Amino acid sequence: MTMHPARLFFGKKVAASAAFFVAGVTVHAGTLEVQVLDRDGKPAPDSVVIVLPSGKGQPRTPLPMTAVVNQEKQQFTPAVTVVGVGAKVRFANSDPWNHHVRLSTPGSAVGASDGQSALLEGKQEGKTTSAAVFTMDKPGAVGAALLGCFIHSRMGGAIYVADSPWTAKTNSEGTAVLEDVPEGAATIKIWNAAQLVEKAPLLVNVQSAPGKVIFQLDVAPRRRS
Ligand SMILES: [Cu+2]
Repeated sequence: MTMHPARLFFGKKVAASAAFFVAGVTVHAGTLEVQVLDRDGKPAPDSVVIVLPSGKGQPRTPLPMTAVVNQEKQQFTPAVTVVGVGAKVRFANSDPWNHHVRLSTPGSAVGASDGQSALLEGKQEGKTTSAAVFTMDKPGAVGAALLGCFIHSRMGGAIYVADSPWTAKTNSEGTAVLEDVPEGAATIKIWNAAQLVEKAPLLVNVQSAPGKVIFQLDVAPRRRS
């Protein structure tokens, strides 16, 4: 059986045409639902969907410019956070033992000089939680800053610093919904920490009726327990 890397189908649902106003100009836009599946056809949560429309506009809901990532039970929670360029991300250690926050760009050596890191001391009764704030001032080569801890090599996560305001993380069903996408041609890219070889982007035609796109990865990312 031939495996298709991606299938698209539009117009399965019927909905009223979406039109909204930006600075007095009517902009027609649609809602795009993107589901990311792993190699085996199972939903791939914590994937990042990036939509680059050719038309102009802005989604009603902008990207977050602040976020909090907690270190708890030797995990970064949430595992993946999507923010805008310049966002301030606060890391806090809720475990009773020490952790590091290490930021590195995919492909760079661990502890490379361009990376940032901080030691967050374990939580002690009667003391304030150890925390550090990092400014995500530029999108990485592929938009992601990988998170790690020098002490616990299994701790991993990512901050995705998005260029496009139409960027969202997939939920437990592997689905992300992008709203107010300008009608017309658009490019869809997917980022997943386990997908080391970047997949070819999909080209779609956004219409006012909601569209659904399925994107399949080449890998089956390890699930968090
Ligand atoms: Cu740690």
